[in-house]
Amino acid sequence: MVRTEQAEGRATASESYEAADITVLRGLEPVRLRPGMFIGSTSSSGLHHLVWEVVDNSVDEAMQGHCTRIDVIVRANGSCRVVDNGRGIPVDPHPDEPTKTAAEIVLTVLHAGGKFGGSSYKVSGGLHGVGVSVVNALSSRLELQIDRGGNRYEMTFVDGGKPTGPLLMTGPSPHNRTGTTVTFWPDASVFDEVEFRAQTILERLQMMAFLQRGLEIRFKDERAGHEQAVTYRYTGGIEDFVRHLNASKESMFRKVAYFTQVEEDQEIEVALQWNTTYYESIWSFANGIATIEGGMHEEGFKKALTNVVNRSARMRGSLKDSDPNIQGEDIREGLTAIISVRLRSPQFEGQTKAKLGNVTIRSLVERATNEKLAEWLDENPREANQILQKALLAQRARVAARQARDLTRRKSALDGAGLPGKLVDCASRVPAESEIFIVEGNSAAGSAKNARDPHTQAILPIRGKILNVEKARADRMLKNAEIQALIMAIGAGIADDFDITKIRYHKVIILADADVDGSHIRTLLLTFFLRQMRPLIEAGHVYVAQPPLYSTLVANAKVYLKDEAAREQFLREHPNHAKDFQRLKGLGEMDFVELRDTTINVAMRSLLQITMEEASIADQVCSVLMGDDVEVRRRFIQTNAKDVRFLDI
Ligand code: 0RA
Repeated sequence: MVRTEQAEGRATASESYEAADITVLRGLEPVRLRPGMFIGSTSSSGLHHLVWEVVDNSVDEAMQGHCTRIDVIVRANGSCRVVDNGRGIPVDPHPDEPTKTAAEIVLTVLHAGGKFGGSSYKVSGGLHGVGVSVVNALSSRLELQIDRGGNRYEMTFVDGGKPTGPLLMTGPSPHNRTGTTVTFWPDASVFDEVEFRAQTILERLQMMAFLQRGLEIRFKDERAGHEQAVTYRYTGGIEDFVRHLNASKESMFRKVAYFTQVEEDQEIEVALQWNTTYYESIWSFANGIATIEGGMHEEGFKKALTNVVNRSARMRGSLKDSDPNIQGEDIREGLTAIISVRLRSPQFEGQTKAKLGNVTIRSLVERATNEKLAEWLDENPREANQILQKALLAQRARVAARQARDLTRRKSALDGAGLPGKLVDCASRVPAESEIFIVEGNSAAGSAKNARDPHTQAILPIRGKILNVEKARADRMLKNAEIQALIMAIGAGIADDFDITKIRYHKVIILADADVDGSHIRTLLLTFFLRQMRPLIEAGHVYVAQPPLYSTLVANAKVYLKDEAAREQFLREHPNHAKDFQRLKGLGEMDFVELRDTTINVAMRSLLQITMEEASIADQVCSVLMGDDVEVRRRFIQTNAKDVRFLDI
């Protein structure tokens, strides 16, 4: 029979030893009665909690340095097996319950925390810190196998944790191994479904492998039609995690900043790196559990990061005394960071119990970051400078974006329709049939005006050269009169204020030369749309006009050929044609009839619709071509010189 007792009720001075060592013991009935209280739910998520619970116990052994490998096997017979090479659950009689072995107690009694067997047991916590006995309670069958002290022990439970017999020594341990093997069959009368999802398990195992540096976690699916085997092992731990997260992006530099600090029974580990995107991605964990709502560890980190980067900026002179501090959000633009903490009694708060509440961890993370990240920046001045420049750019872009937003708002409030003077608008007020051509250069704009259909086609001339020589980045772009005209003409605002329902044209068409200047302008405009009017691209409203590259005469009539491929095709179709082709230098050289018939007239032109992917490439090209890193720029030009989409030197 299982004793039920309250630890605090027995904590007199003479009994304090027992009080400290004894756990609140309860039978498994409450788990059968209210499974949701212990594993969240009886849905697929609850089912997988059983796996997490068993694996967590093995990971705890690894955390304490006793286990180097864990196998998770989803078997064809509906069970899940977790094998570790830890110390093995103790098999001696339990001091509080001399008729039972410690192993049986671990499997049949609810453990509400505290110590066990004299040594500290379980540092993990939270929702799945409930103990392997919960798994037993919710399984129709559970087989336990322990290798310890040279012997193998076995015990089986059925129907929610009922032993079929005592723990038996069944022979010697093969190769004198130690470890624990738990095989369980989730109870179909408890769970809505008992089918394990390999992908769900894999994702979590990979995360655990990242968080426990060096631990080998193997997964095997033995179910017919699902067979697969995957091994995770990361000698770089959370540094590898950061690299993994940044792998699909463009990291700003190769190095990953990493630091760790241990203080009493608290341990923190942080790894970070920046990429060229514009969003932050901070992942935090407490005892290996994802704290998706953040908490004290994240707070401490963010505060110190802002502090460290600002201090560094002032020390290096990137910020002058009179300059305001760079804001945290600007520093975190493009940041990928992992914060992993381990502590004795984690307090999980928040809506989904996924927010770390322990106040002491905040100051620990803050102190460690202040000290050790500052050291890292000192030791890596090149990277420090890149981080600073990116943060300053983000700051300028944010300030400029606000100014531009205010300006465009004010302007449209002042002059009625709010349309820029340079815009030659179309007559139609129906966006679905209206188009706007953004045309580089005055002479081309002049031809375009004459070539257009005034009912549905608007022309906005821009002076590209200005953009070009300014090496415009987002912030400068927004101060640019041409860009302001563009924002007003499209009429839907920018950035967070962009409202796609207000766009005045459903086709926004960039019309620029096929030469290097035109290519820069196209790239800049696409970058601008990507950063400031992203939904416009996503909805497929952005196009690039394709003026022909070549012309030739066929029976005294001019034929235009879009590109090199079109020219080759033409030659195949007209084998006897003299090979004299005129290479069209620029839009300015075409008269309006030529421009109309090749590029503007809806019936004859060919437009290139811009996808998000193309815009993102343009964005990267922009960063490289317009960026300050001469070496990167040189390498890029060498690599892409053959690609006429990018360059035509
Ligand atoms: C209680 C005490 C000790 C280890 C464990 C339990 C233990 C539990 C599980 C569950 C899965 N794998 C496990 N490995 C170990 C401490 C043992 C000692 O002091 O030697």
